[in-house]
Amino acid sequence: MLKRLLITGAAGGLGRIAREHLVPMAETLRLSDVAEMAPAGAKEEIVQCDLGDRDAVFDLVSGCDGIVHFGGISVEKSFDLILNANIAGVYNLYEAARAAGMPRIIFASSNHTIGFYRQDQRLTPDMPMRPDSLYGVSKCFGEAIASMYFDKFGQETAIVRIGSCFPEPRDYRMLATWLSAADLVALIERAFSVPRLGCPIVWGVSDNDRAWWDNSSSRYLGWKAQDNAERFAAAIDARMERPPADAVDAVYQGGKFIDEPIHGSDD
Ligand code: NAI
Ligand code: 15L
Repeated sequence: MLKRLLITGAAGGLGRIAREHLVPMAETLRLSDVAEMAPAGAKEEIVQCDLGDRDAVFDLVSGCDGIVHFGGISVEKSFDLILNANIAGVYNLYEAARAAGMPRIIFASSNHTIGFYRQDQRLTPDMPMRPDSLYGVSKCFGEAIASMYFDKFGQETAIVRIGSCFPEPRDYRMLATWLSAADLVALIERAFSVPRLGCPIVWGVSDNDRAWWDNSSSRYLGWKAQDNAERFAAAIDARMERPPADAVDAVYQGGKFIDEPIHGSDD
């Protein structure tokens, strides 16, 4: 059991899942976000701060022996917003972790690091990145920071390239990319329990019939996804038209992020 587990992005979709389900993993959960969060309950601490504020991040990480890093911009936005939260923010977090005795980190990376691969390609984690957006590029940066801090200092990170983690798949593409909350929580638990983690890239995806990603290199974690998006396929068929075969969300793994423009500075 951890003494104090830090969850960044605690006001967001995945942060709220972690807040609810990771309670048994630690004596105390330290919950952080730039946005407001629900007041602290038993065994909880609330710290509101911007990941771009280096001093605040050092204070935030101090005293923590595990970190689940969900905080940051989670879709395509302007470079300035991404720079602060996902680039400066990740650097600040790793420097703060180094100063705090290198607590194990779960880093929420994304399938948008590889979004320009086609859906008929099967990927392993060692294949070159092909980001589809500035957001995807920022996650490539985060993965590179994790890798460098491991090689240079021994800082362990599970780099989780999350597909689409929502209560249900929202479209045809997500029948391949969906990750259930239960599978995500089980993966986090394994990443903190395995005696030696290293710095693996793990595909954050459920055991979907239509999945594109090969997770065999991370079997040593002892994590086996249990859910399968296929049970939602009939509902998706009933709810929407299948996209045309040449639509970006039928061709590319990153789906609609492929067509995202470069956003202006206040967007
Ligand atoms: P979200 O957007 O709901 O939550 C992210 C949280 O980070 C928000 O509460 C936001 O206020 C906070 N944040 C943004 N900028 C910040 C800053 N400068 N300082 C401190 N906090 C800041 O996103 P979600 O869906 O919960 O995703 C969590 C993480 O997982 C993100 O890093 C996202 O990129 C990644 N991810 C999520 C996927 C999904 O399907 N939900 C798929 C792939 C990656
Ligand atoms: C992500 O990286 C995003 O954070 C999430 O909002 C979804 O867009 C997801 O990827 C996806 O590709 O479905």
